[in-house]
Amino acid sequence: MPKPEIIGSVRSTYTRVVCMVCEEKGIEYLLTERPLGAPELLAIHPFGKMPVLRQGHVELFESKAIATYLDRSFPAPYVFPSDPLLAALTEQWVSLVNTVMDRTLIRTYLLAYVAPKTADGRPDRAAIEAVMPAVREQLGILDKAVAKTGYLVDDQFTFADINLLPILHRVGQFPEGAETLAAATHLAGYYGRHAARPSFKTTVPPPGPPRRATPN
Ligand SMILES: N[C@@H](CCC(=O)N[C@@H](CS)C(=O)NCC(=O)O)C(=O)O
Repeated sequence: MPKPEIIGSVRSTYTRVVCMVCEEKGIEYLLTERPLGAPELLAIHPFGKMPVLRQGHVELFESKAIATYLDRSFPAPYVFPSDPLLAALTEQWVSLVNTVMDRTLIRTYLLAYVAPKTADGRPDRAAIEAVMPAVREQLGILDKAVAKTGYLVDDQFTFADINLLPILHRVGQFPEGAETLAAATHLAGYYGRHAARPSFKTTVPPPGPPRRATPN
């Protein structure tokens, strides 16, 4: 079987998640770093988003679909539980994080710093102030969720955790996010513990957002 090729950028939280799955499972993979809008992304993802995967004749888009494929194609350790309830709980957290929290924490809070739409290119203070109540509320929800076991699902490290950790890393890079994360003591402990995992450490991105391909 050829090595899976992940096309995207490790600066992208969704790309990093897929790389972390490979690292957790000991899968040999190739990360092809490409900017947003790259033709290799558009060739596979209908909206040109990252990551995409290519392996022989297999082409896939959407991080969770790619992660599921990798998890089932390669041997243990498995990051998606097979138990029906634990599988559903994993799905539940991935869905909530990707449909609600990613929008708040990454698309709004992070981008107000790293890709602001301000005239002078400085962080968008108005957007940051406006999103902070939602940042606090959502980190509070996660704090409660990990309080009991130190994991999102039961007492296992699953794709639900992998999917969240790159987001927490980004949130902690800016002052209000770092402060809110530190105040959520269960979540801060959870993040500190799992950030020590080799899969997290070997995928730490260089500073800055994914680059955008320059139009011809
Ligand atoms: N639902 C997609 C989201 C992928 C996504 O939004 N990726 C971002 C980078 S983290 C992206 O490609 N953004 C570029 C754009 O939206 O144009 C997935 O899970 O793969």
